[in-house]
Amino acid sequence: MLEFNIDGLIGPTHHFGGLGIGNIASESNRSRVSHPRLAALEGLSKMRKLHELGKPQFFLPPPKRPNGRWLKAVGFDHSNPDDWKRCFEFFPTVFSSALSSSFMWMANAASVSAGVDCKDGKSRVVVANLAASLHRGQECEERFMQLVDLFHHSNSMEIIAGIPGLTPLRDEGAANIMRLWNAHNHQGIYVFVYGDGGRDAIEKNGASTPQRSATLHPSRQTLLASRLVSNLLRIHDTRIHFVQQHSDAIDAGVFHNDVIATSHENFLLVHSRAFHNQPLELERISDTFLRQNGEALRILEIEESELALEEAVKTYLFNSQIVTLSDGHWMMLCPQECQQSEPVQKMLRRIQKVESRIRDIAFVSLRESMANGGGPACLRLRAYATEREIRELPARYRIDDESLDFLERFIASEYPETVRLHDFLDSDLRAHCEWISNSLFDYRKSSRP
Ligand code: SUG
Repeated sequence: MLEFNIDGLIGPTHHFGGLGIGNIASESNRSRVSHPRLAALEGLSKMRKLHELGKPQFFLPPPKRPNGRWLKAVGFDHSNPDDWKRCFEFFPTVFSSALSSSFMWMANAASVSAGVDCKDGKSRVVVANLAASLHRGQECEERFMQLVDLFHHSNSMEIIAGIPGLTPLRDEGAANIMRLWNAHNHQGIYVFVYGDGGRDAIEKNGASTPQRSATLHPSRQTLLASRLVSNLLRIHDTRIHFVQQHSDAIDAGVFHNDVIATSHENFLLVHSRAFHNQPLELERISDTFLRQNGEALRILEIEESELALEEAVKTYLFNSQIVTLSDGHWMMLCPQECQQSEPVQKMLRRIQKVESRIRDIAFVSLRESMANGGGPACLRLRAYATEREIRELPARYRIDDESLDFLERFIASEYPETVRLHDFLDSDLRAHCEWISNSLFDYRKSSRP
């Protein structure tokens, strides 16, 4: 079984709306000039890197923005310029949401299981409802349709529409799940991380110290949602853990778990202030891993004294993407921001010393995505399948020399170079962005099966 990645192509309306809840980068860059062309090329260049490393890499094209259907549902006629003006003046967050390119962060698109860990041997994708944010809820229907199309020939993968988008069921997908697996027998365990435990947390954590329930920012994932998603994924109960985020972490800008912890195969890299009751939780996770997967879990916990939570959030070290190369060694793809931080550089040396499989470290420039709170790992959804199953996925979604060549040229010639939110009051710009989405959709449809 192989791991493969699906990234979201960044859209032409990428801008800084300041809409990310508890997301410090997004909040602090609100209204800054954005660079959609650079953003899309940066994202594509990460996909090129993975392709050149020999990793199977897929992409999903940008859903249509502006989203006229969504705008209509909230009371504005997308074909009427006066409605756009009124919306911008009185409901700027609605205006921004209808144009949002936040679908780029595929780690939030869905939760994924691997058949080997499941009750009926079938792999599943449960699309996330993203119900916590005004601008992100619209993604779930769009991504569902695209994922169904990507896997429509597959007998081994089932796509599930997800749980209802209600406040008690807020779900943000794989960014809050770590699958830890044994590279030899491929079996894995799943750590589901939630912020808001509701009543379920009181039951589960009854015996342990309660943590303060109020956080500065509303948390994005509920325990109930994680439990229902794990049930839909049909993972064996013995392979599941639910862990609560530390309230200090949420307050410091850890709006998803992948901002403060990451994992690859049997290696878990985690900041010491990631989870509530962390020592106990790590012990439980290690026990389960050993029992279920037949080998020891390797944990590297980074202390606050080595790397402050704030610095971890600023640099997104934990959002690095770790991949296994063809010779069995690993590469860690870190955001470029890590290169400029001395404590992070020191940590990277330590990480390589402890985990010698990480032979290579590469820095990728994702300036535009990072300024909205999304690093390398946020841009991809991990999935698992056999080599043959991956080969049989539709070629039109595959990153290869041909698609890279087309996409790079198309983006360079058609995407706007810079935009500010109010620029979208111009109907010509809106029409052009819509044309770009349609063209990318048609390219897929007409070019290859
Ligand atoms: O949901 N930012 C995204 C970033 C998501 C990062 N994903 C992971 N950590 N996996 C979010 O907060 C900002 C959009 C804006 O402000 O225009 C935004 O949605």
